[in-house]
Amino acid sequence: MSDKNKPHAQPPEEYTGIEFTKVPKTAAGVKAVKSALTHIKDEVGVVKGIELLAKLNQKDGFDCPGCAWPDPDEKRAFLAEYCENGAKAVAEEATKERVTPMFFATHTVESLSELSDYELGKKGRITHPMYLKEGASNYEEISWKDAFQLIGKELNSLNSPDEAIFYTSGRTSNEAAFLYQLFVRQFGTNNLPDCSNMCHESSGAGLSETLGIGKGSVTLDDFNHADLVIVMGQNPGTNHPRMLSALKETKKNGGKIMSVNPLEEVGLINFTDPQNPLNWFGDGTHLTDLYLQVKINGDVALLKAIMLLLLEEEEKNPGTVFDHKFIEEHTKGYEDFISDLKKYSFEELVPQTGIEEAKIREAAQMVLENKNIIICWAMGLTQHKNGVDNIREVVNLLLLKGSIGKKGAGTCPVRGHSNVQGDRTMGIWEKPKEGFLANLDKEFGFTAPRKHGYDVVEAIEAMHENKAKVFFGMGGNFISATPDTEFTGDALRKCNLTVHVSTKLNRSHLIHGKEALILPCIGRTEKDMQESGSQFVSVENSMGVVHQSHGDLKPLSDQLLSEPAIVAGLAEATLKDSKVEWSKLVSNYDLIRNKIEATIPGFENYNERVRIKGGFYLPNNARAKDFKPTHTGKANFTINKPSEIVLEKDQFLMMTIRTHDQYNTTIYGLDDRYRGVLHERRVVFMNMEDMQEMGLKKLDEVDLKSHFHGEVREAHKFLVIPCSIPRRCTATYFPETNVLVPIRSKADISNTPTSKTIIMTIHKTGNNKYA
Ligand SMILES: Nc1nc2c(c(=O)[nH]1)N[C@H]1C(S)=C(S)[C@@H](COP(=O)(O)OP(=O)(O)OC[C@H]3O[C@@H](n4cnc5c(=O)[nH]c(N)nc54)[C@H](O)[C@@H]3O)O[C@H]1N2
Ligand SMILES: Nc1nc2c(c(=O)[nH]1)N[C@H]1C(S)=C(S)[C@@H](COP(=O)(O)OP(=O)(O)OC[C@H]3O[C@@H](n4cnc5c(=O)[nH]c(N)nc54)[C@H](O)[C@@H]3O)O[C@H]1N2
Ligand SMILES: [Mo]
Repeated sequence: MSDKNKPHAQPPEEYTGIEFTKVPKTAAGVKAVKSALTHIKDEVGVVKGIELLAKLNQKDGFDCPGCAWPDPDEKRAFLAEYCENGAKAVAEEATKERVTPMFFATHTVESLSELSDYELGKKGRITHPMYLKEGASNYEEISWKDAFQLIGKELNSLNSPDEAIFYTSGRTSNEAAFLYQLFVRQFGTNNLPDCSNMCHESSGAGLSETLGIGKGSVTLDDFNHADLVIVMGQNPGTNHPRMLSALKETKKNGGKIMSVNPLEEVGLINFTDPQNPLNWFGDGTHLTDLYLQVKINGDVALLKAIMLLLLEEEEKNPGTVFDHKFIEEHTKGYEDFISDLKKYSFEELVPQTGIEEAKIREAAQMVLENKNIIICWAMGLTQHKNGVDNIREVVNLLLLKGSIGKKGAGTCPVRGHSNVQGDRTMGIWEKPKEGFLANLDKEFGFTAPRKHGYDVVEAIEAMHENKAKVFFGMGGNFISATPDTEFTGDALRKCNLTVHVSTKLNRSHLIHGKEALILPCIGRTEKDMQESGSQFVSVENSMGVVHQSHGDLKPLSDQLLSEPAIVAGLAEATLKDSKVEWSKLVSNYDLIRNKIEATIPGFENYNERVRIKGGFYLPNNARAKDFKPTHTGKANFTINKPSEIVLEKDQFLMMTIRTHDQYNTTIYGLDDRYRGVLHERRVVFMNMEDMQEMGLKKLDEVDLKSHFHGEVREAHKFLVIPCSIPRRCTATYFPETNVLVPIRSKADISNTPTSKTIIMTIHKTGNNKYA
């Protein structure tokens, strides 16, 4: 990191002092309860903490700001519909710590950038709107009115509305998201990139083309009826812990679980239900029946190898393996798919997967024997150059088995942010559909722009090329979440104005345009008081259930506004002839919901149905076995290619993953308990034989370099840790290694950064630092 790039876009390249712990035999259990309560006690205090947890994910409480995993439709345990990491997410938001105007007066932006993301987050909640003048070294307090006027003036001085970018992270409620996109489109642009562009965009693209809906098809109840659940490229023990309860039910009902992952993630192997104290001290429920240690990006090869074995069996005993009735009635492209599949040879595919042949045969046998199959996946499938191919190949397998649109079967892309799916439903998308825009035009009396806007990667490039000059972030932490940290840092620094609506201090506040603003908002846990009284918001979970979230805590400062109120303030200061009654809509969120009902299908009687405890399901054509919305009117088989990456002799593939102690760029703590590493994030996990070949020992110090079409990027100071991972595969933590993700390295079609396939080399700089 060079000094010229101050304030620093990257976290400091410093060690924090590594320690090791035994990798636990089981996920969750008493340690998880203890860890959750420790975070709550330290950040929030015991009394308020217990009060908060009692409301978390209850039908009259607030939605967990952790992940998008659904709550049970019926029974919900008292004081228990949360997980260790959900409790940490709540502790993080409800913290006692404050970032006040005095704090900013005594800390320059540059000095704050010397801190790690962990240290920044621990400074606490932001209490007042803050402004960084051109050339100033410190943020200072500003009134809301002045802040809105400043933004409005800057937006209106642009040559075109397309010179502004409006980013959204996935915590924003339906109500806020709907108003936000409405404001942005009335302002005149579709530049609405969101975190989804870096997350499940490949799922949306692959599923829309094949099944006619970008969302998953299963409900939580399907896990009770599945014969086989395949979990690919996902680490639920850390990122969706409540999913383990669903998998436990699958097992209880006689179903099987297969997991496909370069790492044997603890949470997928064994699970001790933290909601049942009687079981806390045992070894838990054994979850995974078959673990396939696939090479990074070996999934299409694996799926093809399995499908070739199925085809062999099908040809021997026609009609016994594939669901021909389903295929004939509901699909297109079967013959082409089969003739393409026959071009591959099983023997050639096996080495591309990194898995022993016998295990692949076992996997095929499991698929063959079972009719109702669910496939779950997350970032391990989406963040690759062929991320969309990964998803389409998953669909091919499910179509062969007729495993879509029936009980116990279907697609299950497990979403990340708690309302990322709802934000997209509300129109947060740079490529909106004509029908949606036409509805906006009709309801609000303006003409929404038709030209598609920038996604995340295109937005960064546009700022870098001076084509975009204002960056507005509704939540999130753009600089730390996006690829190519130094490039993105330069892009943001070129802006005239950068604005962030945030709850907590993060690095994006420090890598700023000529001027910068921080607009502090209330969080999920807090009471949202408007003119007509206390408001609730609504969110959509990973399975398309829309339900309420009602915060209860007193907001930490009287200077905070809700996200809808911020959008209204912004719209009134910016738009000259809007027919929308912004302040009125915000006075009572029922009025916003009426507008949503009027423009978005599936929200009939929204205000009534959202008041039913537990909420309501949105329509889902794939769930109903109706594939009319695809371009052929049927579910489509597709032709996909295995990974085409060829590594040179000294090169490795690197996946950038999450520790057990972070929420994306929010670093709760420095431990990764389930992988046995404590108090250090600058580590690179390697295969032992690769280490021996390179003369590397545990804890040797290395630099990492990524390679992309002749471009080289560097990240310094990492400690080598041996682990069980396929040859030539490595793992590091993001955001530290985002500096290595090239801006132009992205998935075909979905444009998602390839955060799970970085071609890199490892360079030894020192010996056993801590030995
Ligand atoms: N506590 C907590 N919860 C979270 C988050 C968090 O940061 N912390 N983040 C939220 C968000 S936004 C999201 S999107 C989700 C993310 O949830 P995950 O996708 O589970 O998160 P990652 O850590 O990115 O893990 C990806 C997994 O894929 C595996 N993998 C990597 N490459 C491949 C591959 O090529 N093939 C296969 N088969 N596997 C591969 C990795 O070993 C890892 O187990 O979690 C959400 N929930
Ligand atoms: N290398 C690499 N990069 C990745 C990934 C990866 O696996 N590898 N994963 C990608 C994925 S899946 C995702 S989703 C993105 C995440 O990208 P983002 O969504 O942009 O990042 P987060 O870290 O979730 O955002 C955290 C910030 O949100 C703010 N915040 C929290 N709650 C609220 C709220 O209620 N309202 C508002 N306004 N602000 C709030 C806080 O200030 C906090 O600092 O990162 C992506 N980046
Ligand atoms: Mo995500």
